[in-house]
Amino acid sequence: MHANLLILGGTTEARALARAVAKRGLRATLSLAGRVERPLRQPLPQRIGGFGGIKGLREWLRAEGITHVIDATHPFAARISHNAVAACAADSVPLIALARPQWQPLAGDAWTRVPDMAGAVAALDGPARNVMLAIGRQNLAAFAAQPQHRYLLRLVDPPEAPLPLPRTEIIIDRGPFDEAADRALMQAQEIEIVVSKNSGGNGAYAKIAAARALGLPVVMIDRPACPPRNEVTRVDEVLDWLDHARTDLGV
Ligand code: 3Y8
Ligand code: NAP
Repeated sequence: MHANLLILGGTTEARALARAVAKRGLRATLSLAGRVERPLRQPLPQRIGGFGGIKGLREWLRAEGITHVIDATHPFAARISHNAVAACAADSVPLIALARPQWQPLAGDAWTRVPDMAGAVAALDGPARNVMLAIGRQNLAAFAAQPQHRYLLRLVDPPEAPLPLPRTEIIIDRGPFDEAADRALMQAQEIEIVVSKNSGGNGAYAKIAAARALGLPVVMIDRPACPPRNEVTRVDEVLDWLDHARTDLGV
């Protein structure tokens, strides 16, 4: 039986894996949720949109004859990762997760680590400040509990509906971002504090390095919990797993 892979993507690492898989001529599909209007082209055939929960994902895996699933989604994409573990376990489809390591504070970092979005909101108690809220769009509503601040928001697409925050400055941009550019942006906007997910990888790290250079505090949101699964941090580890798993398939 020939390998037929599903890569759950949406990250820089997923794109790098897709390039490596395409180069090896492996049959594979890269899947995106369809969160943004114009997702970047991927180096593999792609599908866009939800599967319809665990049930829908199981049906899709069966209908497509998927032999291996690689979950290379973002560490904060907790639901799809949960669904992938459940769907693959139910039908014994080999699964591996490509999850980049958490960022660790370096000398000069002034992080306040919080466990979740609610913790980040609570960390913003106090008088009005210029806050760089660079967590995307999906979790903005929670910060309406701290309307006193002026928020600098960085969104991939222009917001369709009015935002739940009274005082905002909106930047429409997509990563990966650059430290010097983020530093200039934070200085121009007189940012006093940065709120960030602990996303790992390089694409979102620019603002963290820029905050350190500017001596600014960072509210760092820890990742949501994930069910136990086979997990690696590098693309070449996934390729080794695939080579090994394929010999099991006798391909
Ligand atoms: C749709 C697909 C690639 C992938 C590139 C990475 C890096 C650049 C940095 C800041 C932080 C943030 C956000 C971010 C980065 C990479 C990666 C990454 C953070 C695209 C993309 C999709 C998305 C979805 C989008 C979320 C949002 C999060 C913006 C493509 C560009 C904040 C995460 O408007 C929305 O609904 C946006 C939603 C999920 C988080 C949120 O909750 O709002 N990513 N981002 C994917 C899909 O449809 O399945 O067009 O490339 C991908 C990338 N964004 O191929 O090179 O690998 O993480 N993405 C965070 O880390 O906090 C920006 O502004 O400093
Ligand atoms: P999520 O909360 O874990 O998933 C919510 C639902 O969206 C899932 O149950 C699934 O719908 C659908 N979905 C999510 N990722 C999918 C994928 N790759 N392919 C097909 N369906 C998917 O996910 P999220 O946090 O909204 O992230 C969505 C996408 O953006 C993912 O591809 C992720 O890698 C990317 N991304 C997210 C972040 C972030 O900060 N969250 C950052 C960068 C990139 P069904 O239940 O209907 O199958």
